[in-house]
Amino acid sequence: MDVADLVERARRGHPRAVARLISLVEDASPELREVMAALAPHTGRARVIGLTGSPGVGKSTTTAMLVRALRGQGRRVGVLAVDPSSPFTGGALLGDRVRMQDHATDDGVFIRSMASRGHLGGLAWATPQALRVLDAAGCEVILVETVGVGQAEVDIAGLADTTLVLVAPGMGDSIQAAKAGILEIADVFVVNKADREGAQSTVRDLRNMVALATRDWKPAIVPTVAARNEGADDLVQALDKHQAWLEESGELQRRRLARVRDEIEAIALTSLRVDLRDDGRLDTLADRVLAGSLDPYTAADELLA
Ligand SMILES: Nc1nc2c(ncn2[C@@H]2O[C@H](COP(=O)(O)OP(=O)(O)OP(=O)(O)O)[C@@H](O)[C@H]2O)c(=O)[nH]1
Ligand SMILES: [Mg+2]
Repeated sequence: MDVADLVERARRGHPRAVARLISLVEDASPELREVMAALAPHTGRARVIGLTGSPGVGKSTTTAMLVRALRGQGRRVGVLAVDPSSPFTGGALLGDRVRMQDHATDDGVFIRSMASRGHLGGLAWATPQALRVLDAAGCEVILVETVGVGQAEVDIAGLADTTLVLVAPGMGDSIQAAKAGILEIADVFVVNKADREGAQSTVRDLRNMVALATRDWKPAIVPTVAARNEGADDLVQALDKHQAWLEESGELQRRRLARVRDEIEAIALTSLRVDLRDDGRLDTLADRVLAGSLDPYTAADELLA
């Protein structure tokens, strides 16, 4: 494989080259080291927007709505659907493909789903690298959809410049949000399915919660009916407002620095884990700990040394 050529084609926005590079990321290919070195000077421009929320709340529909709006502004867009729970590209994400068919022939949009194929380090390691590929390929905005279960929301907050938390009326989402600490990570609340009964009271509940929050940034609350493309302009405006605040306050730089730290740490830990696992001394040390002639802390020290 000619890595330099592949990277050059990806940079010029060739969809197949971009797809090939993301596959290398998913497969944790040994070629990645060279790929990332070649991409590095061309990264740092993309705006990363994360979307999270309960299953079925409308993340994919909202993503499609945002793609439409951003394409309308002539911006190049990347979409990454990340499913940390599934070892394979699952059914939910295939559904997304159908919904994204509008954009299938638009070469200003890259759409890709990614699942952890069970490799060491999982998606904590792979997602930032996939973002680098899309960034270098000239995507001005990258939308990352994650299934909102447990820890996943927190992960997306670490990856994104702006985190959208979607809730829907009647799902008890606003109460859930308060419990799960989502208030801390949401930069914008999207009350999707606003065509349903109870939308007003969901907005009100969120307003009350946001009023009590002690963060510098008060999350915006935007009602949408993504299925009918309603609320797109308001949502884009809320995103731009947050982006402006990120830049003025210095928070953008802080978030991105934290993100890169996490990325380096994930790569270092993954490679350390591979080394330790492959180290023949691990078996010998395990034997000694099992026999009671060594304690596990000393064994770990010896292994690390
Ligand atoms: N009534 C109504 N239905 C909507 C709206 N937005 C999305 N839906 C429907 O809600 C269902 C789920 O939407 P998705 O966009 O797939 O939701 P998701 O959050 O991506 O779902 P997962 O990826 O499976 O977690 C679909 O049947 C959509 O058509 C809306 O604004 N109003
Ligand atoms: Mg979805």
